[in-house]
Amino acid sequence: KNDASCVKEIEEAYKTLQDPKCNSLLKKHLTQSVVDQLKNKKTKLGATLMDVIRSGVHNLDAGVGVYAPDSESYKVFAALFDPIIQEYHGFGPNDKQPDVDLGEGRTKELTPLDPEGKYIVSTRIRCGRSLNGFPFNPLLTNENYVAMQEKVKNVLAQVKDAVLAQVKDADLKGTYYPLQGMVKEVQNKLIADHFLFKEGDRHLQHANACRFWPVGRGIFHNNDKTFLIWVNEEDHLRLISMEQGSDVGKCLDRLIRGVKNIEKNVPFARDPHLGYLTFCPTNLGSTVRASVHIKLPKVSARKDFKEITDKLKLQVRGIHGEHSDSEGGVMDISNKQRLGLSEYQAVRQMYDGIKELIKMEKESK
Ligand code: ADP
Ligand code: CIR
Repeated sequence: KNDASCVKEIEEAYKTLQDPKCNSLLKKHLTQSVVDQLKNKKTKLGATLMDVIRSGVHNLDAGVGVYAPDSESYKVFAALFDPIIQEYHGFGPNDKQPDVDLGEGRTKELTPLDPEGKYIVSTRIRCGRSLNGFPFNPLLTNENYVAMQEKVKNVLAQVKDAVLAQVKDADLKGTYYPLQGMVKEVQNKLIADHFLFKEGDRHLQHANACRFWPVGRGIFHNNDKTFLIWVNEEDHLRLISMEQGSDVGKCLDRLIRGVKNIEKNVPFARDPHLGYLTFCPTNLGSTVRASVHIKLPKVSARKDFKEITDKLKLQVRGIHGEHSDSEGGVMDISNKQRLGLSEYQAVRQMYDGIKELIKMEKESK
């Protein structure tokens, strides 16, 4: 596309966003003056404002609506990203992501939230990582996907030898399963059981994040499926620790050991201001989403439930993740903020908030 037709597309997109059905952060912060300021800009790899906003223009029901095609986009299109980041995370343009603190040595403080198992079904903590030297999804080529998967497979093979040598990390040993060639029933079961990313997410599709699918995509997991790594879905890597029950400390301890074993072998993209870099601005910084699958029949029926969770900085999702519905009263509740706080503080945001919700549930008549 030439520059003139791209500017025209951006101006049309601005009009589309004025639909009263649309309430995204994109709509709120893409003012006419921001359009004028950014419509002619491009990153070195050629990403335009249209590439940033395309997903939110095609999905008027999006909550956020923007993605960064490459890390430079956060700078070039800062006039749009900064206010969105400020509103989502409460993180200003002059704030700085704190140094990494995964909470090593302090996981025992996070004792099980629901020892009797009355409310919490399962616990999951994930973080995202980007490989240095590769842009994000929309700018990756078929060859990039193949090369990245090879790189990750090699790293995981190295990690395998290392964890086997360390008795304490032997539980992390696992196998990489590429999505390409995976039997459909196996894939669907992994998705239904909450282990694997879903397919055909329209927010990602319209962000041009699903090109060449399933090339270069896949999942690593240990025998128990308590330590998992997603490759080339929304982020280059998603490292995940999950288990039945509510032992947040144990779940975090496993994630920390997993992250540290991988990190030794591969450099990840980190910015002094924004912390770990991710495709979606909601995941920047700590990149940590710590969640529980939980039933709170009384509290969740309250009219002010959304206000309660907002105040506790918690985000509520459905039973099959983002943009899904709750089933049988089970919700996914996690920390909302990821940027401007450490990894440990992000887990604590979930931990302290859930503790409070359970207390309220117990006290409700
Ligand atoms: P992400 O957490 O990586 O941003 P999603 O919201 O799409 O992405 O969730 C991914 C998967 O993880 C979904 O299948 C979701 O149900 C599952 N999941 C999230 N939290 C938990 C949990 N506490 N226990 C079990 N599964 C979970
Ligand atoms: C949306 O805007 O709804 C999607 N692009 C996903 C945004 C990330 N989700 C979130 O609220 N943490």
